Amino acid sequence: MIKKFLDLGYQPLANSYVLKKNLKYKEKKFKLEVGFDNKNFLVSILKTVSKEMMFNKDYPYKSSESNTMKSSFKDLSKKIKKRFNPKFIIEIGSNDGAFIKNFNRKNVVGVEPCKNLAQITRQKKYTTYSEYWSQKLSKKITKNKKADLIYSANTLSHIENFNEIFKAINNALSHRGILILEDPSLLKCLQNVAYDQFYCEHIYVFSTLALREILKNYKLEIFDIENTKTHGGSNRYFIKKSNNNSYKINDNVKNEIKKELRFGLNKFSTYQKFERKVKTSKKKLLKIFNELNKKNLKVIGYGATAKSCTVLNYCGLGIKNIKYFFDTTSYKINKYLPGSKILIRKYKKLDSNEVDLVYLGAWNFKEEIFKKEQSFIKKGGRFITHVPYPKII
Ligand code: JHZ
Repeated sequence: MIKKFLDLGYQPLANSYVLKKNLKYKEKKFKLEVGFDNKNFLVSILKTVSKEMMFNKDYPYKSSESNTMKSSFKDLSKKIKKRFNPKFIIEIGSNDGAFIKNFNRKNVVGVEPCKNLAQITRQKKYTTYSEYWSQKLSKKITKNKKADLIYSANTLSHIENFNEIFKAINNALSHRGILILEDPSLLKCLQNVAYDQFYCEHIYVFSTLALREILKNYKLEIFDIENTKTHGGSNRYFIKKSNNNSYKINDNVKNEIKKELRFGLNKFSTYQKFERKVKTSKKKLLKIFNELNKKNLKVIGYGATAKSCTVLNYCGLGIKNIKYFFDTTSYKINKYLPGSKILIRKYKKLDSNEVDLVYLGAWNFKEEIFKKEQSFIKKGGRFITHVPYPKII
């Protein structure tokens, strides 16, 4: 049974940045509530939005906007070549090609339903199917040969229908083929009180416990796990068909499960505790912004993320608190953040003569951003973050 533990209020669609001419119209909103299923330990949002409304030809998020992501994909591709030496790879949710571009064009195909993004990789001569991943598509792609590796990062958490996804994966993968899934870790999300991991696109935030249960239904098994730093702490799961005995389930899997059980990811009370922490986080963040307002300090935002949408709308923050956001993504520039209607401006280096404080919308890239903004920091520029608790740094 799924039991609700968190109510983040009515939220607009996180990646639906608003054009100036549309500011006068009401945005579509949906109730963002999160629940826990005590049968399979899965944490999911309770009301979902259709995939066509979220992932279409206007999708604004590009993985290649951050050096952290580019180098994470590069490092992983080196490891994959060394450990598995795959001859045919499928990436589900290839976005703008940040992962596939590390492979020879002959060895990899991308699947990316957002046509604007698929076009980017096609222009670079990578075969890309601009469709939602399905059994039909998997049959088409693997008509002549099965994949020996399927990779999917930050995509499984976005797709509602496990049955279709995993049947298609099972069909596409050779008997000894490997599936690698990478998604934000629920453990990290709870430890960091990163409630902004919940928004329309993140239907699930997975624990290993939950993923293991889901995979069982499709005769798939996790045999290795890596904890990665990306997106505030993610897990990279190495998965095989249950009847493939070429890989042993290693200690990383057992240890991750132990960690999750110790934290209580199998118990509803853990999520009730998280909910209380989220409420406190909101209060503290509002207190910081109110104090800055009183002092008349100029605050801007850095990284107009999907995550920011949840924070801004849940906390009721708007242009009285944050004058505008900087972002490097061309698709977002000169548009407005959904709900809060804060303008997104083209990024330029932070200047302490122009700005007093900067709210880290992309807190998950804190290290990369701090490296880039050394001169602002040296001149006393400060940042505001809500992770793991609201503070000025
Ligand atoms: P970032 C998106 O979430 C949506 P978001 C999606 N649902 C998902 O799961 C994750 O990605 C993977 C900008 N930026 O990655 C670029 C700068 O301007 O935290 C991006 O707009 N300067 C698919 O949106 C945003 O910040 C910089 O120096 O929460 C980062 O978005 C850097 C590093 C980033 O994902």
